Amino acid sequence: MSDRHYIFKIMVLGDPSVGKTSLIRRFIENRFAEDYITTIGVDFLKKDVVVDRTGATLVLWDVAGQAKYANFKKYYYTGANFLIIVFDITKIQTFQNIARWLSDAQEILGDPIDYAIFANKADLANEREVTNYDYFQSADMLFELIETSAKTGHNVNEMFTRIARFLIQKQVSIE
Ligand code: G3D
Ligand code: MG
Repeated sequence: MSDRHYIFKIMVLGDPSVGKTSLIRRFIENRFAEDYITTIGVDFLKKDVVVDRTGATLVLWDVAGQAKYANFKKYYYTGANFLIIVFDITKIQTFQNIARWLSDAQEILGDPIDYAIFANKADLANEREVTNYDYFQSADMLFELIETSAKTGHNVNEMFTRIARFLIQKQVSIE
């Protein structure tokens, strides 16, 4: 076990109801709660992970509706290490808004930031509206767009772990 411990701030962004809170809950508590997710009033949740024998605390910011208040934006985004942009495969509009979430964040942060895109609600394949995301898979992306389901847990731990590994390796490489 390395004696280093890192803390990373990860913003979870995307349109309302795409499953941001559910994904965070799935990762942190390994459960899917249908009942109370919309009433959680917290801004962030933390989870300690160990990847490649190095420990890190992932601080997941669930910005809910607050992100739309311009005055708070800078506060929310400041110090972010990574963005997760979530859309819902059953709602094409949420997919079309990815670019706006990205440009918004870039504009506030000033510098480019690493990100991943989660195509959530993959369990609802028969209601799928988003059928083609070649653009996001062929573009020069660090993380390919990946399908997740907060409901079944599909790819959720895998993706958060991949992101943690990426952030740790990046940090180690600049020290
Ligand atoms: P948000 O935090 O992005 O606003 P939530 O989204 O996590 O509150 O989820 C919005 C709704 O989508 C919730 O249903 C939740 O149960 C559902 N949901 C989230 N992720 C998934 C998923 O992967 N699969 C399916 N089938 N549903 C999901 P309600 O009914 O409470 O609106
Ligand atoms: Mg939410």
